[in-house]
Amino acid sequence: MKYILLFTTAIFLACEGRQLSRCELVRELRKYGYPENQMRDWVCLVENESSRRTDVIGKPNRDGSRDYGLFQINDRYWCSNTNAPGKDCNVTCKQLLSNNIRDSAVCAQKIYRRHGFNAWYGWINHCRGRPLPDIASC
Ligand SMILES: *[C@@H]1O[C@H](CO)[C@@H](O)[C@H](O)[C@H]1NC(C)=O
Ligand SMILES: CC(=O)N[C@H]1CO[C@H](CO)[C@@H](O)[C@@H]1O
Repeated sequence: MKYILLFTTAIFLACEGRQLSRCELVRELRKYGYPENQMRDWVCLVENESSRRTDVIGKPNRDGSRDYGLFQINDRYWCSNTNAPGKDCNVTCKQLLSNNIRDSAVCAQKIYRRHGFNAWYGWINHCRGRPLPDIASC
């Protein structure tokens, strides 16, 4: 019985996406070297793109592409919809839905280096030039 419970818990953890708290998100981003002076912009971006949920797949965009995970990363350019890692972040889109946010965090940094925050409509529409989330207690 104990093992069955452990097993179902493991399946549950493996399949279910997670909603991070604001401070959990900040801690995770710090872990992957996100700079402090960008932190509130990143938190705002993630809150507006995915509500801090790791497993969100967006509705199809106008061009038929879709967006994946915390940062809503697009499968047209950045992640591969096959089982083999590919496109510019050399990952599968499924990897970007993991509760381990490493692949998403690394990919989002790559996107940022190329395009800045303007790569994300969530940031342009809800964060640019606006009051940013309070992370003073994180
Ligand atoms: C892409 O990632 C795979 C492992 O996930 C690796 O074997 C491969 O060399 C990588 N390709 C590039 C171009 O970095
Ligand atoms: C849809 C959504 O999550 N909107 C959020 C965008 O960011 C602002 C500032 O953090 C929030 O107040 C909104 O709720």
